[in-house]
Amino acid sequence: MAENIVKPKTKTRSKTLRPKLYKVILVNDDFTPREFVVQVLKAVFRMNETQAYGVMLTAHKRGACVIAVFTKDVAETKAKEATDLGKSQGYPLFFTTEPEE
Ligand code: TYC
Repeated sequence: MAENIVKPKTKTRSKTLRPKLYKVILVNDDFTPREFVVQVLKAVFRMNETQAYGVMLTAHKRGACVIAVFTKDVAETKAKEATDLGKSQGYPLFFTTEPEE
């Protein structure tokens, strides 16, 4: 006699919960010296000279440039740290954050 075939009633779906990521965006202005922007990008976002110069130039030409994505806390902390560096030297340099789609 054929044995019963038992089908599983539930399916296991393994969902990995990933934290939402936030972009840090560099905003252009007419006053902050290019070289200062490059220094801040190197110090806060651990970029090398070439990367930092490229990002600075993109923001300068297009108005803004996405720098990197981080978790919300890290993105906000870095954006504030970088903005504060400019402020400490009297520059209007501004970094903002935005959730990734
Ligand atoms: N536009 C600035 C200048 O010409 C340089 C600059 C680039 C400032 C990018 C901010 O996010 C910025 N001195």
